[in-house]
Amino acid sequence: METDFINAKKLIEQARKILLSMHERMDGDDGGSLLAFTHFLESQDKQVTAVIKYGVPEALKFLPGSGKIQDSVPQPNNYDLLITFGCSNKERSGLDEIVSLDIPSINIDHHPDNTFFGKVNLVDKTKSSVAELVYDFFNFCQWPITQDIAACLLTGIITDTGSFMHANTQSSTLMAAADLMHKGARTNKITRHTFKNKKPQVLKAWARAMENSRFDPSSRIISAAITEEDLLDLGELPKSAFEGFVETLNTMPEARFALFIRQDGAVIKGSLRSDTHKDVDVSKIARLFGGGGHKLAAGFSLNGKISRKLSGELQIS
Ligand SMILES: [Mn+2]
Repeated sequence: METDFINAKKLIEQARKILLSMHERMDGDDGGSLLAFTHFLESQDKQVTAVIKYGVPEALKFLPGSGKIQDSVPQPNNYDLLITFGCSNKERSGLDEIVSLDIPSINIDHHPDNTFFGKVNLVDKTKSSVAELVYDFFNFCQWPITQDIAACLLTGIITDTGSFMHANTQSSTLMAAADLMHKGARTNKITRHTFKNKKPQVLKAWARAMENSRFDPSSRIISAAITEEDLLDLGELPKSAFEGFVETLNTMPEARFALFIRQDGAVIKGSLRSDTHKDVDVSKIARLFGGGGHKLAAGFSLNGKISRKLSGELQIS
C-alpha cells in the first residue's frame, strides 16, 4: 500500500483540475471521504469539482462542504485527474461522462469486488470504511486533518460500522475515530443526523416491513418485503426510508442472515446482512442476482415485481 500511497500523492500534487466522484446515491462513507478530499484539495488551491449522481440526501446535508456537490459533470473535458470513492468499477458512478473519461484516475475503495481500474488503486478490503483508508492516507501524506475533514471522515466510519456495531470495527477503526474526535468531530452530532432521523412516515414504513417479515426455521433466514401496494398505502417516503432496516432484521440471533426486498418502480432492490460468527458470505447470494458487496453486507437489484398471493405469501415474478 505504501507505494500506492506515494503514487497517489504524486498524481494529486501534479494535477490542477481534479474531478471527484463516487457511486451513485451518496452515502456517509464515500460521501464523507469525497468531501474530506474536497476540503484538503481546495486548501491546496486545486480546482475541485465534486459530482455525485442524485446529489446529496437530506441526512447528509449537515456535512461541511456538501453544498459544493453537483449531480452532473459540468465540463467533461476539463480535468486532469479523476478520484473515485467506493466504485468497484467506473460504471458504479452512474455517470456516462465519468465512464467515458480517459484521464489518469485514483480509485479508492474497500469493496472486495473492486476491478482496480485506476492508474493508482488504493483498495483495501480489510478496512472498515473508505473513510478509515482515507484517514490513513492523509496521515501518510502528513496532510492536516482540520475539524471539517475530521467530521467528514468520522461520518464515514460511523455509518459504515453501524456506529461501531458491525464486525468490520477494528482497534485501528476506534483509534482513528478517537483521533478524529480529538480533532473536533462529534459522534453524537453524526449519529443524530444519520441514525436518529426517522420521520413518522418512515417509522410506519418500517412497521409495515416488519409486519411482512418472516423467519423460516429450516433455512434460518429472516426475510421481509415491501410491495408496490405497501408503498401506495404508505404514501410518499424519502429515498432513504429503509436505510438501516435490514440491519435491524439481522439482530435476530437465530437467523443465519437477513434479506430485505422492496419494490422500486420496475426494479426489486434487495439487501442482505449477516454476522461473522454466522459463517455465511452474503455477497455470493447477491452475486446470484447480479449484485455484489461485502461478505457480511451485500445488495442487488433486478427487474421484477413482488406480489402478495391470496394466502398472504409473497412471490417474485
Ligand atoms: Mn464503504
